[in-house]
Amino acid sequence: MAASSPFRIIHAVCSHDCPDSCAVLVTVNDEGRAVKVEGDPAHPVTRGFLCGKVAKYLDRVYAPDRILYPLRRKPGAQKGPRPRGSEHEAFERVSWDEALDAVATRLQQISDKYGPESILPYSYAGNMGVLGYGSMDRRFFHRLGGSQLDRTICAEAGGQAWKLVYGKKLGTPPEDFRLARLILAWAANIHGNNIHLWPFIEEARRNGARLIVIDPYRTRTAAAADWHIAIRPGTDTALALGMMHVILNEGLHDRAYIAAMTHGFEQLAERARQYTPEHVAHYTGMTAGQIEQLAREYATTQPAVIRVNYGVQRADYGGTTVRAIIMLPALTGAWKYRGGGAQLSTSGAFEWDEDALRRPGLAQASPLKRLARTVNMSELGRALTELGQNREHASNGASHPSEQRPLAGDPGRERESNGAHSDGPAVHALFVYNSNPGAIAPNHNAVRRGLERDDLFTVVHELFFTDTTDYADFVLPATTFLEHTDIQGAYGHYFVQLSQQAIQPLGEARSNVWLFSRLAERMGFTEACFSDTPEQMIRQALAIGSDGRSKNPGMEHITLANLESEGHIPLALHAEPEAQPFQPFASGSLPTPSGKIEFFSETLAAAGLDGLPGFTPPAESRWGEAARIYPLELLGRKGDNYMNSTFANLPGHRKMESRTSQKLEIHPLDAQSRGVSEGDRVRVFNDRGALELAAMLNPNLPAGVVAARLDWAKLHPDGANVNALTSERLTDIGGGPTFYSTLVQVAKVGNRD
Ligand SMILES: Nc1nc2c(c(=O)[nH]1)N[C@H]1C(S)=C(S)[C@@H](COP(=O)(O)OP(=O)(O)OC[C@H]3O[C@@H](n4cnc5c(=O)[nH]c(N)nc54)[C@H](O)[C@@H]3O)O[C@H]1N2
Ligand SMILES: Nc1nc2c(c(=O)[nH]1)N[C@H]1C(S)=C(S)[C@@H](COP(=O)(O)OP(=O)(O)OC[C@H]3O[C@@H](n4cnc5c(=O)[nH]c(N)nc54)[C@H](O)[C@@H]3O)O[C@H]1N2
Ligand code: SF4
Ligand SMILES: [Mo]
Repeated sequence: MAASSPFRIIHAVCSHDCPDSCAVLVTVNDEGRAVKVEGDPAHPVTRGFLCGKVAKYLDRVYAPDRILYPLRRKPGAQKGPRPRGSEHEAFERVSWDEALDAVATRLQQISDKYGPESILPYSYAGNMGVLGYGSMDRRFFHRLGGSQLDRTICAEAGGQAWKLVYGKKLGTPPEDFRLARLILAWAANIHGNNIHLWPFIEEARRNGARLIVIDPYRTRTAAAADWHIAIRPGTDTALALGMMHVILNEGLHDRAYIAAMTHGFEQLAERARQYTPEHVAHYTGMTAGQIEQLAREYATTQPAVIRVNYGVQRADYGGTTVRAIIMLPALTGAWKYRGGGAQLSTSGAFEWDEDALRRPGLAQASPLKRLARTVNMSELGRALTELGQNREHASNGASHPSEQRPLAGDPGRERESNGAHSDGPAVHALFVYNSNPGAIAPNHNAVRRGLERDDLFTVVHELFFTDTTDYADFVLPATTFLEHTDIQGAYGHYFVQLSQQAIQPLGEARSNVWLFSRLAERMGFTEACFSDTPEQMIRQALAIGSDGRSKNPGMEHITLANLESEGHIPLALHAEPEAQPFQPFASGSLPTPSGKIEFFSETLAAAGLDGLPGFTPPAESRWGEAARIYPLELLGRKGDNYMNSTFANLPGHRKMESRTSQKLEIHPLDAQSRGVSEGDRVRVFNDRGALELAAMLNPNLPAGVVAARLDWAKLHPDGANVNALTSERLTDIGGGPTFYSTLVQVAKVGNRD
């Protein structure tokens, strides 16, 4: 653009919770207003385009209903859902000074009275920036002695499963998918959730590759596939073991690779022998012939790559399922071929200096003089309604299979948790940011009962009046990624990026870093790190040395100056950068206990769990007890045009999502047996809650499976969303939520249940 142009173009990064972490070019006019957002054509994965959600991002930034000033609940105003547009009536505007003073005073009182662990932060990846996700906030809560939050809501079951098998979350680079000859999208809605992988898949297909999608739901990805396998939910472990059975039976495994790179082959082979195609067919709904065909095609085509995403691990035995699936490329040696292997996440490659960022040592200066207890965010309902009532009850509420406790003490780099059970005082203060638990947390009715408590002090840092702000005592205005500076990695590619501030914050909106820095000052925390600027914190995250270079592994070539000039820089994933393509797990030793890929896990065995993958049907599935009363398996799915609950308030996004919004997708046979026709109002219910939706007949679903989309509860006429039906039961590994192991019954409204 010419120097005289009134427009500036700024390099920012989309900070939403998406594997693609797109490079975004923001055009700003001479009045400081952003007038355009577009994908950076220079970024090798963004490749010049944005998804439909963020292409309309200015609708969000400049939305008329954005919260622009700090707000305090009016005396006497009840906590609870307010109709859209009338939320303001419950609040009064206050200055930041008043808000910060009042919040600090109240937190201090609560800490003095009940102990600091009665204060619970609640945040997730509404902001994926390195600073925005977890930096000043963590310093603040460590110093305060607030409970630690085990951030399990999304990826912990699969993430820990991956680490158990491979030691580190690395995977096939997205750019190399173009070289694959066979692509398995296994519980991966690439079109909806990971669109920047799609062009590489299209390129591979132009060169003759086949795409096979394994997903009970016919997503756009599945509809575009060469073969869509509409597997029954929660049965993938059986399928993976059945494939192993065929591969081993027919001698299609790679003996040399197995000998060099893996641990526990004999035990796994023994286990797989039990999983005959006929046995597996019974559970998955596939035919034995299809299982054989899939196994043969997978083992005899190279390079073969599996894009396994997180959908499959949001089930009772989701950790085991991920382990079983990701063992397949180790059995066939697919990692040896460039473009082969598997990808769950690439996040393990980004080794930020998290101690410098988050300062866990500050906990020694808290009243506790130690790290605080950990509360699992996937059990928020229980944390708010049961903790502190009765020690037994609090940690024992679930029956099955969370009894087989998530592995204790695998902190990894992405967790600060010590894996301990929650115990100790009741929660008296909840501090929410980067998350909308009133919509996204499982067992919505329990969460709501907790949030309604009069004796709970709730602060929410947000951009909009959400399902959570309706329960807040204070609502504080937050910024979008256009309005603050950050750096970012990704979980679907290998580039470090700088996100520059493009515009001034709107109104009195302030970033997460600013908020916790100011609040620390009000609390009287005098440690110098509380006044660090974002730029200083970026240097700390990068561990910039005296020579101006990062000291983090893989980032040694990165300086702030080259990040500023280039926007994105690839990690150096090899000792000799650019000498060779990055092929994780092709050779060498791994950071697992055995130094190898672990088919058998001594770690799991030592924890009293099965060291090998084995199939158990989910408690809430057609084989479970409860199926006699609630026979339908519910997929409470993400919207293609929302980001979890984000964007659902914007009219343009709602319109794009309207085809499936507030619908219950149901197989025609299941509809017929209930006297339900297209468009009928139906009641979807179980012991935990109920929801009214409009029936939408979908012959592509497996019979016995229904589907509905995640939305804001307050945008439903009955004030609930799909999470009114989901449970707080946890996954076998990692303590994650089990959204996709949910049984319901459906009845036509007007008919008796
Ligand atoms: N448009 C859009 N993009 C998003 C998000 C969003 O909400 N909307 N969310 C973001 C987030 S937070 C994440 S974690 C990622 C997640 O990305 P994904 O992991 O792809 O997320 P899901 O849509 O939960 O699950 C993927 C697929 O798994 C299928 N599935 C469910 N149960 C089973 C099962 O038992 N077996 C098999 N084989 N498949 C199953 C679902 O039908 C779904 O189509 O996407 C991110 N991107
Ligand atoms: N039924 C069902 N439930 C699910 C899922 C599902 O598939 N089905 N998916 C689950 C998964 S995978 C995930 S990851 C979770 C996601 O759950 P959340 O992490 O809660 O994600 P969002 O719904 O996107 O809400 C993020 C909120 O953060 C706010 N925000 C954005 N940027 C900032 C910022 O810089 N500062 C502050 N203070 N706030 C900000 C946004 O406005 C938004 O309201 O939901 C889970 N819940
Ligand atoms: S949500 Fe994902 S695909 Fe869309 S712009 Fe952001 S990173 Fe890119
Ligand atoms: Mo997620």
